[in-house]
Amino acid sequence: MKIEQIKDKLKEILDEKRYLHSLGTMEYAVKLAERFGEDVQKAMIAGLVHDVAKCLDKQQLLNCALKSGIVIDNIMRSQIELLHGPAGSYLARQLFGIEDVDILNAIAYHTTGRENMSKLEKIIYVADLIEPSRQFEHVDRLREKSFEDLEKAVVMAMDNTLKYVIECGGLIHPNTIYARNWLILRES
Ligand code: DGI
Ligand code: FE
Ligand code: FE
Ligand code: FE
Repeated sequence: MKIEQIKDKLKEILDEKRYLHSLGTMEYAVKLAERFGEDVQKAMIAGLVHDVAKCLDKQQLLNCALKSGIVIDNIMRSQIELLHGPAGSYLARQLFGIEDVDILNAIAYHTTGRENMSKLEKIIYVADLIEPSRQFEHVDRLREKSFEDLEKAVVMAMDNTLKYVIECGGLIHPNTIYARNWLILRES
């Protein structure tokens, strides 16, 4: 499916704010792909589609996530926010015919990250957090860091998310811990 067709469909599925967030994530995914030598077309599609499941209700989320082929553990079941990545990878195939495994994984793991993340997965993880409509403390610093050192930026973004989840009293998904440890060990 062509980008313009995907956009038209997404506009129907998502609310306006989420649609604009998706365009912003696409924009930054493209910039990061250019900066770090990733396939720009793939980054464009993954960025645009990453939150396709964001506006589903709880039952739909679980149904789609279970059909994604990704193991849905108890933490994901209990923190339903965590289901929209896996559910999104299922919908990306169903609605848009996306079969590229790297794109599907970038969508599936965009909320938690995971050990051995691909370059595209890192790009989508970061682009999601630095897109123009995002506002949190130090977002400017993270934006700058993203273009200097992609892996350090992923760690910074994870630290930020972990603090936020802890403040909310939420469960931490182990994939984020594995990803962060893996990235820090690689640095040294
Ligand atoms: O979908 P977006 O809002 O664009 O962003 P996202 O998919 O990165 O994250 C959505 C939410 O998921 C965000 O509020 C933080 C939360 N989150 C990320 N990692 C974890 C988490 N929530 C829990 N409970 N556990 C996590 O490990
Ligand atoms: Fe998301
Ligand atoms: Fe994210
Ligand atoms: Fe997002």
